Formats: sequence, C-alpha cells, structure tokens
Amino acid sequence: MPRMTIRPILLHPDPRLKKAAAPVGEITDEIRVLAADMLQTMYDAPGIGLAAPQVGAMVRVLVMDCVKEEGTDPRPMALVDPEITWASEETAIYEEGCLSIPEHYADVERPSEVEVRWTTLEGGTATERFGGLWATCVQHEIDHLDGKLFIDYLKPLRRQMITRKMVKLKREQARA
Ligand code: K2U
Ligand code: ZN
Repeated sequence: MPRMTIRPILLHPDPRLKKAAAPVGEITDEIRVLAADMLQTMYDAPGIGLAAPQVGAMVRVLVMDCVKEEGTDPRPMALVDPEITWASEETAIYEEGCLSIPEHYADVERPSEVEVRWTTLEGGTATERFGGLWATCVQHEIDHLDGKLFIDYLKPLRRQMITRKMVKLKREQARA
C-alpha cells in the first residue's frame, strides 16, 4: 500500500461540506489511495467515520470503523457509492458529533437499522445491514456525501449559534 497521508479536515462553514459529492463509478488507484488516506486521517483525528468531502474530495467515498469494544479487532471499512436500500421503522437517538464541527454535540434521531449496498475497493458489490453505532455512523457519513450535516436536523436558532461559534473559531485559527 503506498505511503498514506493524513489530510486536513475541512471545518464548517465551508461550501464543499454543503455540496453533493459525485458518484465514483470505476474504482481507480487514486480512489484506493484516497480511502487509505481517509482511514489514516480518521484514526488520527480520532474518529469512527469520515466522508471524502470532509477532506475536500468531492466523491462518494466514506470510511468507518465503529469497533469500540476493547480488545476487539478493528474493522476498517471503505464504502464507494453507498446506497441505503432499507431502513427500519424503529428509530434511535444518538448524541452526535462531527469532525468538521468540533466540540459541538446534539441528539439526532435516525432509523436504528439500515441496509446499505456499495461498491468495494476491489470493484465488487457488497450489501450489509447495520445496527447500533454502525447504523448511526453510516447514515451520518452518507449525509456528508449529500452535503448534509448533523446540525441541519437541529432548530434554526441552535444551528445558527453553532455556525456563529465555528466562524469565530476559524477566524481565530486563521490568525494563529
Ligand atoms: O463524520 C464525522 O464527522 C465523524 C463522526 C462520525 C460519527 C458522528 C456521530 C455518530 C457516530 C459517528 C464522528 O466525529 S467520529 C467521533 C465519534 C467518536 C465516537 C462516537 C461518536 C463520534
Ligand atoms: Zn461528520
């Protein structure tokens, strides 16, 4: 595997985080390197999921590893052109965060189970049903591919307050 690179994670507000990413179609070495870089960037953050637009790549690729039990082997996954093919009626509420909106958390309600079909990095097709934190994470990442952030589920006032604080943070970071 070629040397992996940790890529900078874009911070909200950023127009690239609000744009829908383009389908990948054919898997190229460039996509494989992007996925490897995204996994390394995710582990470094640390996070349990990351979508390509968060590192400025406007393509439909997401990575995740939601294994949290100590002593369980990590399960790094890369999903290309993921589609939700089924979602449960039942929902679950999870206090979500986002690597592009650091230090802000809010309860988001989503279907508690989803079935996802995607293209693998080997060019095959895979289908899997996700539950628990995996289900929350894969839906959070697929939202990123559609230019949607978890704060878009909040009331306007709360969203505006978070956005104002992020604008201030970015201004301070730019000055530093
Ligand atoms: O996409 C991202 O910004 C990474 C997200 C993924 C995620 C958000 C909410 C719920 C599940 C996954 C996170 O920042 S990764 C950080 C994290 C770590 C443990 C539990 C929840 C979130
Ligand atoms: Zn996020």
